[in-house]
Amino acid sequence: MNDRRKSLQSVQRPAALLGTPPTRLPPAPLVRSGSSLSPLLDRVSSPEELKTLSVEQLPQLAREIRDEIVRVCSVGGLHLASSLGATDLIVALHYVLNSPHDKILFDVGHQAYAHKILTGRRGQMSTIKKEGGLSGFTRVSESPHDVSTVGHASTSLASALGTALARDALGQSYKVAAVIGDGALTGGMALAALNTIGDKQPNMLVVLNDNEMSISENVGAMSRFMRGLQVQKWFQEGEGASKKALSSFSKPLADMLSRVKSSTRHFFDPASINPFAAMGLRYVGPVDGHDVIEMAWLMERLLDLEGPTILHVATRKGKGLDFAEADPIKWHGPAQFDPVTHEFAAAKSSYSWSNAFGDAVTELARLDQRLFVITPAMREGSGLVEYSKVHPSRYLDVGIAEEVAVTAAAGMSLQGLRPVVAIYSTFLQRAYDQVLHDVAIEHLPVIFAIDRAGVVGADGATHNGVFDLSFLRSIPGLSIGLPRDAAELRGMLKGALERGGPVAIRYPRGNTPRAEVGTWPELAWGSWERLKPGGEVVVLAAGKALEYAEAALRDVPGVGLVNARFVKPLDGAMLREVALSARALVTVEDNTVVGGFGAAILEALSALGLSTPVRVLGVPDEFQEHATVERVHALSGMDAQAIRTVLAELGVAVPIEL
Ligand code: HTL
Ligand code: MG
Repeated sequence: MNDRRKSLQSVQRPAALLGTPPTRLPPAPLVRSGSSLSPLLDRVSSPEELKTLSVEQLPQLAREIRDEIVRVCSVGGLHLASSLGATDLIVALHYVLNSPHDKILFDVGHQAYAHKILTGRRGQMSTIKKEGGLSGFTRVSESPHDVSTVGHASTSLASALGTALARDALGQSYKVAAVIGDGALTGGMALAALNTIGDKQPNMLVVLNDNEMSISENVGAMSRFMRGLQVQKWFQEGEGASKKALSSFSKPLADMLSRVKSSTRHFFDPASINPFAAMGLRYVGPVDGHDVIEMAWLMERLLDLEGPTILHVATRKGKGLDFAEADPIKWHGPAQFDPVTHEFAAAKSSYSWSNAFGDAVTELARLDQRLFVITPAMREGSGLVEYSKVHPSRYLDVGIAEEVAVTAAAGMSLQGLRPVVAIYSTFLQRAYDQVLHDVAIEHLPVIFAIDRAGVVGADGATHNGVFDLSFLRSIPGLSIGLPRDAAELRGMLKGALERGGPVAIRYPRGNTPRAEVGTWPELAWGSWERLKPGGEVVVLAAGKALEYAEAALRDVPGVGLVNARFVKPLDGAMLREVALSARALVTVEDNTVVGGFGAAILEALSALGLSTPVRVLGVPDEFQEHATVERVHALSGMDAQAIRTVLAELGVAVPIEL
């Protein structure tokens, strides 16, 4: 037995064993600059070094890690509150497991900053989400301690199941733990994985990190069930009930559990009504997810048990930072703030595409009582806070369940509603079959308002929305519009509502000029707009790419420019006209060039029997890593500079440098 194990075995479990209520840890010290703030963390840069600390030192270490996370996140755009809340459980897991031999899998990976810090990446934390720097999530290619590459929710249980089954199939003997949030547990994939885990009974520990929050307040029946568990007290079940429950377990297990019963309020056997237990997982909890000593003690024992166990830990999102605990929505991914005073840097006034959508749909719902908006857990990001307050009876948050959002919309549309599914491009990937099978086959009038379409920048490869044009274009009867600004977005939304049939409207991350309230520009469905007439060469640009094309052509006479605001249906008449008059076409899009807008133009020209040369600019056929949006577009060869370079190659007299 090594020293660390000895210390954990012998540790006197403090409050719980003595029967007194657990004492709350003193609040984390406020971050000060200068003096050495991290005496313990300075000694620990790997899971092995962590084990040189005594178990009593773990709370202090966790506080130092949290301070470090606050400092790192003060630059803005990082997942602060989730990472603060998960720090204690991560310290406990790394203390009792031997990563990378043992495997820890994180769901989403946005809460894993403490894991990065404890696995040799502390010195690189300032590069997180920056070009060439650390990913904001766990990445297999980043560290041997990152067992899965994530960013999308609800994958950890299936991944951990696969890991555990591989271990068993290959006759190996490591331990497997998954860390999943209560939000991520609302995803169908997580629930389906529980089904198989309960059936196959692999040895694994699921740590359910329950802070009662997704990005906004968590929703759903599972969440309500977990609230129930949190408020019940062990003693409310009565001594008799707990003795009876314990008698159904083997002696050592029952002994262990009777020792932990004062801190874990429940221990359900598989026959009880607890849904985890009913699925065949051993359920333990809820325990205080900020009592790192208690958790380490428990985890060490639960990891030794046969079969799957779920340890339900109650945490506070934003733990240790008063502001974040009080407003975890605001501090989920805060903008730049002062690490000492926690004041935000003066915010630039801006109007985002999400705001434009939210304003338009709030107004439109007043005009049309059939309108109903569905979000899969992205109320804030999709600009729907105001809408949800103004039209609560025509608003639904289904949790992180994109498939449910789309198929529920199909169901609503069949009964006379006009649902709008507000969804990020990257998360719509989850619901491809639902769009195709449940909505499109019957040509149902469902509107998809697709936010963050195109390159998203800092969130990187997992979150880029550069595939939707390609995967939606292949669905028969589905229209796809790319508004150039908020006014066109309004026109498309109104047009879609009047027209019926499935419509996707995609718009990027970032800002757009505010459109006037009450204006609904009429757009002939499928029509393009000529912005610069004529030209030997004509640039066809859609959506965000139009900004680059306009900048590139500002001082270039003789090159035509078209706002190709519908990618499906295309404006066949205008395409024919420009293809016949120009000697070459250039297409620009914020989407992969594989199967996107440019590909649609090539297909259409082929159908028209025209052979006008086309240069297709867009995101290349590779995953784009994190960097600023502008930088990824530049590297992709689709920004204003790249357009000018291509025009020069086509023989247009253009000063290449912008
Ligand atoms: N849909 C899918 C499939 N994946 C992701 N990642 C999202 C939406 C967006 N999202 C996050 S983090 C998050 C959502 C909805 C909340 C997760 O809640 P959970 O964790 O309770 O699991 P917590 O933050 O610690 O409370 C990101 O994109 C980062
Ligand atoms: Mg949560």
